[in-house]
Amino acid sequence: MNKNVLFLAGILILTAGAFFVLGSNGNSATGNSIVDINPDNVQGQMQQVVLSQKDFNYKDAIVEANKPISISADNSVSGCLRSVSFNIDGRKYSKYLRTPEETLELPALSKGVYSFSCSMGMGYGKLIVE
Ligand SMILES: [Cu+2]
Repeated sequence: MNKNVLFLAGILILTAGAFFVLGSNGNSATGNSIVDINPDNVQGQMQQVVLSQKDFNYKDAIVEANKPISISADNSVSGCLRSVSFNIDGRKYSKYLRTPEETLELPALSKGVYSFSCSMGMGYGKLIVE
């Protein structure tokens, strides 16, 4: 009897633990974006920019200041350069853009030149905010 009670208690604890782990990590299963911006909050004012590749780097991309940014990568971008990584004000924005339809969202930025790279730091690009 005692053994059965302990066994049941053990199952309950394991089940609760599994729910806790799955619940807290559920969101990260959809992509490898470190910081996710909810597109519903900024829809309409979002500007699109399409990255392309030039040799082993990205072509410079130009966007407007103070407008959230949605980044995609056209078919010229190959290999690990499809994994785009920004480091802005100490926050990392990174996503593997598997298809030209997938996007990485950045917040509105102030004027300046923001460099970015592939996730391995092999290919580089500049996002020019005017
Ligand atoms: Cu790379």
